[in-house]
Amino acid sequence: MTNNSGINYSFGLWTVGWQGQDQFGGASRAPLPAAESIHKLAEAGAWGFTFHDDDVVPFGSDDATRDRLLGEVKTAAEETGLTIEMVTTNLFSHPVFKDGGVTSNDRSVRRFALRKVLRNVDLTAELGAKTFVMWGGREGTEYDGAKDLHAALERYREGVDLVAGYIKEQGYDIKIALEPKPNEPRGDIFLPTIGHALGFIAELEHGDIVGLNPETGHEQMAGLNYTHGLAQALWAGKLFHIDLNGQRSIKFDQDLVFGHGDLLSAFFTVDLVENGFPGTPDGPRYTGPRHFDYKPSRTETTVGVWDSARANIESYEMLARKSAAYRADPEVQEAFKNAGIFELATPTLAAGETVADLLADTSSFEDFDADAAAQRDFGFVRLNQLALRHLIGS
Ligand code: 3MF
Ligand code: MG
Ligand code: MG
Repeated sequence: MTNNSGINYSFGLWTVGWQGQDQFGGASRAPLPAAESIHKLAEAGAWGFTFHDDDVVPFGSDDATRDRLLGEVKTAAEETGLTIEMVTTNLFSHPVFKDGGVTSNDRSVRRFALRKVLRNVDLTAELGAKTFVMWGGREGTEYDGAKDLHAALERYREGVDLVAGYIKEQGYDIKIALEPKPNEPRGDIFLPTIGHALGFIAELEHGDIVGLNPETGHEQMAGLNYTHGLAQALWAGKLFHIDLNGQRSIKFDQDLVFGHGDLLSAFFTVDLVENGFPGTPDGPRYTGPRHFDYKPSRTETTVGVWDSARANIESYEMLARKSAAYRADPEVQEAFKNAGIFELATPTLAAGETVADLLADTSSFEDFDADAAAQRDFGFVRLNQLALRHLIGS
């Protein structure tokens, strides 16, 4: 068991279950029955698991097959004590969704997609999972002229609001988490980044129960900073779930083990998730599971599948310990102070101060010595080197 910290780790069944098929080659591993994955994940130190409807019940199965397969998953969850914390819908594998689910130009496909999602919401409630992720991998285009983009956003809004409204109507204790991704499988996917998704949520009627499930690699594929994205989602009260993995720069979605991509970025992700904002101790914190959405590389056999599952937890645990030591280090605290980290948490205007007061304050402008202020040394490089020292040792 790799998990000694009491942190709740979870994995998608599609992660360890991935057989290695890609654009250029077929499967390199045999299928893994869901129940076996659940038992092995428990042995690896997981606390919970998640799945797409189709990960467990193949598309188009009859009701008897569905009941039997879901029964096996429920039994494995009971046997292992693992929590089913999130359920999500596959609106991307079957060719019927080739132009999207809720934003397909074909209205009959959109109606079918919504039925598939609503059925899965009922299952989520039945299983007691509290998060329902919506990753719209096929919601997008290859060609800018392929859709009326206004109508596509309207249909996306209609779809998410319909699902959120249904959750409320049924009285389910479930929140929706939208998962942004810039591209792949579509040339351009709608809601490509955390920021786009936050803007979209603000336009929803039922946006109060809709938040985000940001994935490390998805932000980094677009050259964006994952930790900054998590911070903005937290700041907006919308960080409902996370997909942790590793990505090495702007390329296809690599889904590497967490920590096997940009390591320093992973350090600051864990630092934020585990230790919160350094200058805002009462600030918002992420309280959901540490969920891994990675792929055991195609080169691996079953041995590598479980080595890589454990590696995600081990990476996270190591980074959690390193980041705790970083925060506790008096030299780091001093460097924070010197860098103005705590100063930034102080409002720019004093309590009760008005714009008129600011305009009347000559020390803030007329008498302000900008050249002298420009000489301030924030010591950011030293601070970053302290992080590196904690991360890899001196
Ligand atoms: C694709 C993904 C997805 C989502 C999943 C919902 C297949 O890049 O990240 O995994 O995470 O559909 O959770
Ligand atoms: Mg992904
Ligand atoms: Mg994901």
